[in-house]
Amino acid sequence: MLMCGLLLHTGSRHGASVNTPSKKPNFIIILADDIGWGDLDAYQPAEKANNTPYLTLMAEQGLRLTDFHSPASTCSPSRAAILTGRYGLRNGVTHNFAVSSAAGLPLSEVTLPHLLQTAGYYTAMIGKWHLGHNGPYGPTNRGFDYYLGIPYSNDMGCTDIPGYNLPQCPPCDSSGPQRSVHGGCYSTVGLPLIENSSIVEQPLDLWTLTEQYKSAATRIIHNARYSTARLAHMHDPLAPPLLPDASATSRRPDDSEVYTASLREMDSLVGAVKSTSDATDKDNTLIWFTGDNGPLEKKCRYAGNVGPFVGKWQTSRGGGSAKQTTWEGGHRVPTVAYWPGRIPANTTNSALLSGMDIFPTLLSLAEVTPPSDRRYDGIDVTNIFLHGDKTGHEFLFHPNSGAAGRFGDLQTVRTETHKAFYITGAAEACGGATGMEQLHDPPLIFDLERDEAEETPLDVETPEYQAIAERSVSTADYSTDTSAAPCCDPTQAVCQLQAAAL
Ligand SMILES: [Ca+2]
Repeated sequence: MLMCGLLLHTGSRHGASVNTPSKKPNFIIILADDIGWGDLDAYQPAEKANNTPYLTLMAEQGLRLTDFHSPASTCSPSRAAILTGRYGLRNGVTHNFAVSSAAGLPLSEVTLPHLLQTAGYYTAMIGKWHLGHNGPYGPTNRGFDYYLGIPYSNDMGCTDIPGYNLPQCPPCDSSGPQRSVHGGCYSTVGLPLIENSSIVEQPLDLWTLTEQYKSAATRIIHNARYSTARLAHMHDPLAPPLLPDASATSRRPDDSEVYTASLREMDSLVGAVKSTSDATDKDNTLIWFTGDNGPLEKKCRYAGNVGPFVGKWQTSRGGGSAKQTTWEGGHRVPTVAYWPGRIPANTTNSALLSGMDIFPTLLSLAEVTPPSDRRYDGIDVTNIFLHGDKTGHEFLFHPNSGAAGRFGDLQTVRTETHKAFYITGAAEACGGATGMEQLHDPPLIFDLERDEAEETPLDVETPEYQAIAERSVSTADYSTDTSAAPCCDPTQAVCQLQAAAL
């Protein structure tokens, strides 16, 4: 299987009886890990793959968003931005946390579940956390009433029956070295399953994880009156369900079937969550399915499908153009919103949107006001969902998430259909090529409407390029322009030095 994920389910703790109508909506956010645009049949109908029938049904009964972007191109920064509504440069999470990380999402950040919890919601999360696993950084200390899942990615610990991976990792071995010699596999640190703040299984059984998630998710949705949820993912090592076979009761899938079998299992989990929700409080529940970043290309046959967003400019020079990068394959994610009676069925919207929009939208629908002492980067999309408004972000920045340049730097900017790159390269493709790191001054600008594969940048001399550059290219030098310098905490030594230098 592979269906990990993140399920957040929020319900009221001040509860009137089940029969009392509630004005507060339930929210179920389903976040698929490393999902590709092309993995959902609803986004690639011509392929007739039929791997995700439940998500197709949800799209037919709801809204399909075609220009929706994860806030970063890798796990921790994307999840931090979703939970805070802020870019990583503001919330402090610009790269993934490690098994050895002592801290996590800074405690000064206010999270979406915390605000909903304070407003009377019951909040739960099921799946991968990856925002810090020690002490105060765990999910039950960051706003969730209940948690079941893994503290970081599936491949950051060994399991007794390893799933499918490249390179293939060995089973746990307590006598071996801390890391095995090949490929960064963990051999002695068993992947834990955590319930609330306790380890309940270590190493966990990857092959039964989906069923454990499904059981917890359906139980919570049944029991909670107001629900908000988050869940679900595809991430190596993959552990697809065993296939029925006439000659054997437990045939493992062929290598070519592993990813699609895992995808179908994820879809079935989404279907179970949806049908449980439909049977519980259908007309009062928003289900929002999206992804935390695109596929990890170097996993080859175990990675997802980016659809038409192949980043040809980069791939033709050798190098990856999906997860970790700011090419479309890294951050444009399939996204479906479903709310019977509120969101018009079988609709599509091409507004430019981000995972950071989840934060202000859910708070708006719950009539909760976030703290006013900080800036937010998401927008409230209620009118887009309920009334078909087309107004998305005027500008959207894509941070570096492990490719060329510094982690977290906003190295690509999008406005309307145009997208400007200032640096490219240094992400691994299937086969090992990474592509040379290249700075671009003037930037590469692509028109995604004409060139969704990002193959041919606009000619710098054309009026079209000049008009876009004038609108979207900043000439501020943030290292010397004091008016453009970011705020600095005067109690920190580095800021005192900066003040002295000025
Ligand atoms: Ca991910």
